[in-house]
Amino acid sequence: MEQTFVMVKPDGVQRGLVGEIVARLERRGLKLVGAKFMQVSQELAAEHYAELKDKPFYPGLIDYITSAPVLAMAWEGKNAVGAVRQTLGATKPSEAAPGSIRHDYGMDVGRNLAHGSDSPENGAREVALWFQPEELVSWERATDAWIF
Ligand code: RTP
Ligand code: MG
Repeated sequence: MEQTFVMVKPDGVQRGLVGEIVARLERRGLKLVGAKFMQVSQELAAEHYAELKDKPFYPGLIDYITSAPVLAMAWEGKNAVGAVRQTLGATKPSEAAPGSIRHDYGMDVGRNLAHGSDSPENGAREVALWFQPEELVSWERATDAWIF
């Protein structure tokens, strides 16, 4: 089953939106297979955002992600990557669809509440970057047959 890496970013934690973001993913039908609340190091932030290191917003992005704790999570499901990105909404809250997390709680691209991997390949890469294998839990959900 496809896995994706999701992070409630520092603004989501500071604003008390952890439960709301987790609840939306859970209700959508995605399955939580890993989670840890943590302060992100400069090294981990740089590795996670390596593809963006030449962007003008990169220094601010690293400052933001390392500024306060985050909730790092691995979620699993059919087309989990696409499903999470749809539930999060477009990168810029001003362009995110009504009903999406970034639309409903966000105003600014630099404070867009949560991260979701952008491809199945990056989902696998990011889950492996943020979690040790033993931190991931493989479990059966009684409702799977009613979702897929
Ligand atoms: P994410 O990785 O956080 O899920 O977001 P994304 O794929 O939709 O967007 P991406 O291009 O990967 O950008 C990563 C994060 O960088 C910040 N950003 N700021 N100031 C800007 O123009 C700008 N553009 C991107 C956002 O926090 C974005 O989520
Ligand atoms: Mg991205």
